This record gives sequence, C-alpha cells and structure tokens, in this order.
Amino acid sequence: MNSLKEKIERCRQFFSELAPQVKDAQGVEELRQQFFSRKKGHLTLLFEEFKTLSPEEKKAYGRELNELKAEIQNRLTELEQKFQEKASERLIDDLTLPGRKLYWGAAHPITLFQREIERIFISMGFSVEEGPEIETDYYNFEALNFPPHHPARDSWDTLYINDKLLLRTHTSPVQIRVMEKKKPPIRIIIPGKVFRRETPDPTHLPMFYQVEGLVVDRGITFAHLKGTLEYFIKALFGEKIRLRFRPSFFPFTEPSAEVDIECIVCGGQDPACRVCGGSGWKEILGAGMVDPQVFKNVSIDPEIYSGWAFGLGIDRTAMFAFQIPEIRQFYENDLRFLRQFNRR
Ligand code: 2U9
Repeated sequence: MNSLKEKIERCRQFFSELAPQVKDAQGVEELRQQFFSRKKGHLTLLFEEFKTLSPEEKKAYGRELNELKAEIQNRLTELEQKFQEKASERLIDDLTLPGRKLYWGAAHPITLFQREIERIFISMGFSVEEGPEIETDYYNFEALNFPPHHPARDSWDTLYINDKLLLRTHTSPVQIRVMEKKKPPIRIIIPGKVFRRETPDPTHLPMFYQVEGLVVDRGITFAHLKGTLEYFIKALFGEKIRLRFRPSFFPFTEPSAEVDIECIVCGGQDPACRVCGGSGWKEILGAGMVDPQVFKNVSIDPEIYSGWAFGLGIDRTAMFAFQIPEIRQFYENDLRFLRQFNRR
C-alpha cells in the first residue's frame, strides 16, 4: 500500500490538474465537493486514514496534510472570487436590467439668488464682469481711496497672503480694472466671492458673496442711482416693498447712502423682531456717487464724467429673502436644507 505521504502528493497533483479546467461557479462547487464531501471527498478520506496512524506517523504527516488542505481551500476561494467578478461584470452589461436612479445636481441657493440679481441688472442693460480673488493692496484699497490707516486695511479685517498680496475684501478692485481698460459709458455688475478675517458665527463667515455695480457716463446723477436701485429692489422683493435712503460714508463714494427696506418678517409690527430688531427696517445695500479721486486714479476726468456705485451682500440678502437665520447653513451641504431651494 502506498504510504500516506505518497497519497498526499497524488492528491495535490490531482487537484492541480482539475483546478484549471473549472469554467464557472458551479464547477468550483463541484470541485469543492470532490475534495471535501463528508463521505467520499479525497481530502476527507486522507484525514480518515490519518486518524488510524500511530502517534509517530501522525507527527510525520500531520503538518503536510494540513498544508495541502489550506492550499486547496485558498485556491477554491480564489476561483470562487474570479467567477463572482465575472458574473457581476455580466450584470453590468445586462441591458434588460432596470436602470439605476440618477440624482440630479441642482444650483445652490446662493447661485440661484445671484442669477436672479444678474437677470434684473442685465434687463437694464448692465453686463456681468469678473476678476481675481487674490489682489494687490493697490487695487483693493489704494485705488479706491482708502487712506493708509483705514481700519479695513488692518490685518484684523483683511486676510493677507504676504506683504503685497491679499484676498479681496470686496469686488471693487474689478471696477478699477475695468475702468483702467475701458472708456465710459460703463454699466457693469460684479458678483463674486470676497474674504474677511472673521470668526464664524450665525451672521459672519470669512468667505461670502457680494455683488457690486458701477455706472459711469457723462451727466450721471444721484437720481440715476436712486431710480435704478429702486427698480432693482422692487424687482427682487416685489412692487409693494417700501424703501428708504439714509446718508452714510464710504471712502470711495461721495455722497454715500445706505438703503433699507421694510422688514418682510414683521412688517414693523413686532418690537422684538429678531430680523429687524423692532425698527421695521432692514439695511440691504450701500451706494454712492463715485469719488472724483477714484476717477483720477484710473485716468477718467471727473470734470467730464460722473458715476454711481453700489454694493450688496448676496448671502445676507438671501438670508433675509428666504428667512434663513444661519449663514453657515449655506455651506454645510446638508441636502435637507439645499433641496428646499431646488426649483427643478
Ligand atoms: C468703485 C467705486 C465705488 C461700491 C460700494 C458699497 C457702497 C457698500 C457693502 C455692502 C454690504 C459691502 O457686502 S457689503 O459688506 N458695500 O456699502 N459698496 S458703494 O462702490 C464702489 C466700488 C468701486 C471703483
């Protein structure tokens, strides 16, 4: 009779001849049965024989037999995986299967609001301009008539990249760049990201969106500013909304104004209103006649040309329009929040 050692070797040989002939998952299962079935499996029989050996012989063959078992099991697992992958490839190719549901992306609420603002100004003959988010001190401050010691230049407000470069704190540098290149008449709006050194809280973030506008031509007056902004606000908030202009100050405009609209949350009826603080008014934008010094900085003659400009925070205004108490909700990517604005 052959020794167990020879039988182990023949069993190994036999398996290595059969394994490459397997064609599918069913073949793998048949092969497994051939070697491991409880009564007649080749390996099962070898283990039965092993039990009858003397302790010395057991010592000699135990390890070899276990190694063979592990080899065969590993190879069977490999074959199983191979045929499983093939089967799933076939599933992907199967054109008769029902399709997978596609989730459509949708514009972000800030984008929707920005597009609405753009649409209104485009309807009045404005065009939309863009410019760099990384700026020089000259374009962000100096050209806009910010005195050297103006608090906005302080590193508490401005995110500096190095001595020369900073993240723009408003989109105004784009107006300077446009005026350097283009002669009046100019009618533009500039939406975009702006950056301030802020600690995040319910109404502040270090990055937010702004839209600014600029009109330059011969004979432009404060009446044009007032009429255009009134038309814009009524197009955005409805014909019936009341608004008021208050005097204000900005380094780049003179005279300057801030524009309030009536509180759409309480209509001025709630002395404890969280949105307007009980005043009944909500500040929505700043504006003014472009300071003659700003025109001189871009070689436009202020004796011939005049102009007006405005600035509005898109996030802040969208919060007011949609009655969102937390600016951070815009940037948390919570689909339950974002889907409320999906107008598809
Ligand atoms: C040039 C000349 C004038 C842009 C203006 C404002 C008033 C203003 C703020 C509103 C809320 C910024 O987002 S905010 O914090 N802006 O109040 N901005 S006038 O005036 C310019 C800009 C460029 C060349």
